[in-house]
Amino acid sequence: MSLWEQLDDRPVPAWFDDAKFGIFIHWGPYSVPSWAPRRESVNVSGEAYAEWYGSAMRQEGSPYRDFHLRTYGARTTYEDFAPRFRAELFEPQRWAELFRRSGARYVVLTAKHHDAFCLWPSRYAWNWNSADIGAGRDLFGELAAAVRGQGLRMGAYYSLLEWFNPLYLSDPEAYATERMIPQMKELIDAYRPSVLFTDGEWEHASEKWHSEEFLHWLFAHPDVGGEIVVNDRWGSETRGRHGGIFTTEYGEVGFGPDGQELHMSRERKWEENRGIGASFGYNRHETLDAYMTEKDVIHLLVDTVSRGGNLLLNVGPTADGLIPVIMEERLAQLGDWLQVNGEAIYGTGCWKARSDADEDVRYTVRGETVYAIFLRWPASETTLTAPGLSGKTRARMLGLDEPLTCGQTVEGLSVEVPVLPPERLPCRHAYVIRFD
Ligand code: FUL
Repeated sequence: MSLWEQLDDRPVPAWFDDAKFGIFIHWGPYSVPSWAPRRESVNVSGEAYAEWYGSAMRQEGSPYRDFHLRTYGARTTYEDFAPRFRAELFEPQRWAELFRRSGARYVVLTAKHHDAFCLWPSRYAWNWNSADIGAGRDLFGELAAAVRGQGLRMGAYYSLLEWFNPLYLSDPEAYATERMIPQMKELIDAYRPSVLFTDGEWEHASEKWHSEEFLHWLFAHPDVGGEIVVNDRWGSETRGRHGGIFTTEYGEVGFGPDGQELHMSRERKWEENRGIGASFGYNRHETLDAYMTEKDVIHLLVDTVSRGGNLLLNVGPTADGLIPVIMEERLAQLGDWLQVNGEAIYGTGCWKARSDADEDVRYTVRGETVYAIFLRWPASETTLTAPGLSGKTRARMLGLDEPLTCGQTVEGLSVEVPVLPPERLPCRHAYVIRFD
């Protein structure tokens, strides 16, 4: 067995599959200009990423560069944004309370993005971290403590590549062994994250990164080895896809070695990650059109979980440390929905039937219980045709007290759903019938 095969065989820690929903946070000096070209559609990846500002502003002809020259002038460098990344209104406790309220079970913060700026006082990033410059605070550590205080798990995003590091650019292998791996070890030992979401190995061959050795160290770590979840962005020869869970980004799927779409794979756990708008880092240039609605986020969570995935939904805080109100509202709305319907989400499995004939139903399962999640209020006489539902005799809608009448007909399982005025509906946008 090759080293990669051994690593790929490690089972995903069970807590992760049960959790289903996490919050991703992209926050750094790029949150100061907080700008990317505007994208009207919510379903695009790349190009509209505000966290790419530091690299894109250097590219001749890029819209980021035009914006930068026009707004800050040629003498302002990306490094000049770091002292202005002050987080003066950052209250980790409030963020953590919001995340708990949203129903998320884990949080992943950019400990370091491609610009190499660290949100913790890394000894490998002197004067290029949030404790030495700007905020003067250990932002990662403060949030980790608050998030754990709310009973959620804390994870770290860590960029392997560094856009501007001369050592990385001239000798990537020396960079990996002398700086990157020691720095990742420093991060793990100091904060014991439950998730390590890495990114960027695509730029060089695997052996240059020494990633197999690092992952062996990590999985054997006495404090985190048992529960840490890593993603699949390791192993450049397959453009990632080695390591742990598969990640899709803005719904863009990767393909496994067998050509199977990864997000459809039942073999391996996967996680969709995307912003509520079209960017991960805060983009103040975005308008309402770029943001998912309440219905969009609820349906995205339901659809993802019904297909065996987790949703890592991103928020981009502002440089002063606030979560934009529209993002806060979406998280609160998801939380309200999960308050009523969480049992159809957390700790469930993916059922054999993906959607019912009318396409507006998704399924999850727990033991003998099947949850049919309707993406709109079901008709008063609803017949479900998914195989395997027959024989289920008790039906109840989550959030309603009265059981529903249901029975087997030649067409399938028929359920009587009451007609209710809007104020008596149990929740909004998706409704769960539980069959026992
Ligand atoms: C990508 C990065 O390049 C984006 O900036 C973002 O961090 C996303 C989650 O991963 O590949």
